[in-house]
Amino acid sequence: MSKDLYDEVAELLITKRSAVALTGAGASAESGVPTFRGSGGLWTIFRPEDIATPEAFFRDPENVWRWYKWRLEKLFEAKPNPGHYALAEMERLNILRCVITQNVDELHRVAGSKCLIELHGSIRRMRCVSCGYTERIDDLSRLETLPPKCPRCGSIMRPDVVLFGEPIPMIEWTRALSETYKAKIMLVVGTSGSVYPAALLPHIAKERGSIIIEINPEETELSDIADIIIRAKSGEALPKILERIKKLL
Ligand code: BV8
Ligand code: ZN
Repeated sequence: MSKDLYDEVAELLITKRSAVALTGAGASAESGVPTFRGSGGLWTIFRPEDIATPEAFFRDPENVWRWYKWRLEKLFEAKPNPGHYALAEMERLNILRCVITQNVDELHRVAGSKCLIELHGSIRRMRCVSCGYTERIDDLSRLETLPPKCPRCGSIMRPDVVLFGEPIPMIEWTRALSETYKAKIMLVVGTSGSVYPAALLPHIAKERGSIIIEINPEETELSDIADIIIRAKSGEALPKILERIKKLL
């Protein structure tokens, strides 16, 4: 039987046993979490410069919180999809070292990924703008009044995410670079490659001679550096790759 792309990727992943995944909003699309760009994306309704920036937040925290509350309402119904679970299983099989995600929905964590670098934080957490008190948002009762107040010092709370114009926290960025340096393969899953510095990671991997495998139904800003392109949904492609890996192990 002739080998297809999925066999080729499965063989590479087993031979190298040193892959890292960089995921974006597309990895959560099949969980019902809207992407940012592309058809039906969030930014078609909102412009990031208007909403996800510190200036927008401090100008009108209630308005920005209304957007995050709307996203959290959708997120509370969301479950990891087969793509999230396939990545967690590849880690358990020692095929994948780590997941570096731009997503703030924690679905990789729920799916069981242990080595997980959340570059842009999590909308399931909020922190005080003054004293740094941090709290998990496990239900929406704390968001009855917006913006929520810090129980410790009374200041306002903000989503614990990296807004546009804010730096990626040093610890996460250093960990992401270290995993990128160590990897021999980078799976680039469900990202348009349009947000920096996250979009630099595949370029760094490429320069170090890693194999870049893009899994995305559409062309992206990273397609031209990809060595292998699987034009498919991650929720379909990743379980297929996992199935081929298990046949070869
Ligand atoms: C920084 C958290 C500097 C918040 C996010 C002007 C002013 C200020 C900064 C800039 C500027 N111009 C450029 C910049 C830099 C800026 C940037 O990159 N802007 C872009 C828009 C050009 N970056 C920053 O601001 C970063 N910080 O530069 O700080 C600095 C440095 C030192 C000291 C001080 C300051 C911070 C960037 C982080 C922003 N925060 N999220 C929140 O979520 O509310 S980014 C946001 O975009 C999400 O995290 C999202 O993940 C991320 C990236 O988007 P993608 O994940 O790629 O998602 P997208 O929708 O674009 O694409 C989805 C893809 O999935 C598509 O390709 C689609 O085809 C595919 N897909 C769809 N369905 C599926 C699928 N794939 C597979 N399967 C499917 N089923
Ligand atoms: Zn406080």
